[in-house]
Amino acid sequence: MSNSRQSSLDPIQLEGWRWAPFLDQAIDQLLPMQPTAYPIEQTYLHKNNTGGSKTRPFSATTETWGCSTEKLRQVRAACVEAGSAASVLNLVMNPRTSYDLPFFGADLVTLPNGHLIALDLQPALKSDATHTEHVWSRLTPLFERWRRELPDGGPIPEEAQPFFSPCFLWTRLPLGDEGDALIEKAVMPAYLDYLHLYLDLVKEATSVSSDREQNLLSGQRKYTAYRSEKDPARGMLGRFHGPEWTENFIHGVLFDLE
Ligand code: DBV
Repeated sequence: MSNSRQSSLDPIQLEGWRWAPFLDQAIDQLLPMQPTAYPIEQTYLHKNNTGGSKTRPFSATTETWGCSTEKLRQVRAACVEAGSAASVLNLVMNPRTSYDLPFFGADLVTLPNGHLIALDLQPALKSDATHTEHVWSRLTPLFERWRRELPDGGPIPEEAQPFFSPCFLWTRLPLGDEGDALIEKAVMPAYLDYLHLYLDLVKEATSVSSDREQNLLSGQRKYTAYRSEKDPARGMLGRFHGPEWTENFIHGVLFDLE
């Protein structure tokens, strides 16, 4: 299939991709910040592979949308569409280390056995009050509002704790009408609340000292190393596009700070 995406800012073109309205919202909100293209090689802007067996064939496409702004080093959306096998939007906003800002993280995943939804404003320096308090005090009411509407997703690994806020919204939903209704009535508005708060924080942020910047950079490096080592999508992407492409995508594009 031919594809015309030449720049990371070109629209995502994935037929049947259920997470399109979520990415569209983020792009709309970023437009006033005058986003510029983020350099991404062609093979990561658009990649399609077909495979599987005669009775269970698949066609999987991964596209990456990305930008930079004055205060955000890298915003990137990994978008996967593989029919009934998978539909994914993984969106991370990485602030420049000259601002005391958390990461925005959203993982919206549809697999044959259900949806996995993760939303958070994730700290680079979790035990640093200057970094966290102003975020958590404003995020907590949003978290309390939406956690009541969504089932708890269950435990997450102990080793992941340093990289999550106390307002990590994490749920698993069934496929079908019940899940669709919750995505519309709770997941979308929760996502918009987290997104709006994040972009307000970005607008308000003022630059920090160069000492502070070094602390933030070292925290961001740990976060990025953790996310790239433990990326839960590694298996799926490897099956779709091969292990070599996948490793280069994870380390060179998705989590490229190292
Ligand atoms: N997750 C990513 C990237 C993805 C992606 C870059 C390109 O970080 C997708 C795609 N996440 C993805 C897939 C799965 C998960 C699961 C395909 C399912 C894996 C599988 O079951 O085969 C949140 N995502 C998960 C899980 C968690 C997260 C806790 C469950 C892991 C497990 O059960 O082993 N991802 C994690 C997180 C953020 C995030 C905290 C930030 C908000 O993006």
